[in-house]
Amino acid sequence: MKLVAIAAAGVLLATLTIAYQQRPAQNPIKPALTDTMKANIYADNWFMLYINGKPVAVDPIDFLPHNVVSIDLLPEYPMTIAVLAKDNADPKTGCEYGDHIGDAGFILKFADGTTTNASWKAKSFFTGPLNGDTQNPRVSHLPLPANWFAKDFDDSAWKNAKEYSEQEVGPKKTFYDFDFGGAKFIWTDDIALDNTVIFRTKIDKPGWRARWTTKPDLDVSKSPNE
Ligand SMILES: [Ca+2]
Ligand SMILES: [Ca+2]
Repeated sequence: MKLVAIAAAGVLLATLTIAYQQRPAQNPIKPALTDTMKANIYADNWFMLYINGKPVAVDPIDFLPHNVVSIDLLPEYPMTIAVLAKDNADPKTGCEYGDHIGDAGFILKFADGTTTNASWKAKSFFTGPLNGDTQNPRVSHLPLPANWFAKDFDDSAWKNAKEYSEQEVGPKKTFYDFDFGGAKFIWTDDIALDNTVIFRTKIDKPGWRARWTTKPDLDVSKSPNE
């Protein structure tokens, strides 16, 4: 009888030990919706936004220039922002609606104060019609560099973006329904002929620490290929 009791106590102790060893070191803290911030983005005509190497937003309307995309982001710093932006331009002629040269523009503001301005890097990968010649339109294309959206992509040789006024870009009413205060419209040096542009910047917040302790188990950085 005594032996049975000792054996039972042993099993109980082993069970408790395993349970103790399997519990997490500390209760994980998950991010909450209150940790997110609003991000307002506007592109003439289309954009794709990456943050810290992950795709986070795509303009749902490809050629309508005046829609605003407003989303919630979970900020993590340092924050590398990379944007692929496209003007509405025929890849073969650089024109829109036949022989019209359309102009472009991009602007964003995050609730943490991040805004577009001339400190961002910008590089064009599709220009045309060269010299503005719509009668005999020729274009220039460069392949997008691999991993242009990655945190460690080297954009140090790229030029800075150029700022444009609201009058030059001409946003419509919807734009004014959202907070873009302090943000500047940007593009390359040629807002009419450069049609596909990548913008990049990095936001540092020294001393910032996440309130949450969990990390994603999934990896969306290779989407849509994986
Ligand atoms: Ca254009
Ligand atoms: Ca346009």
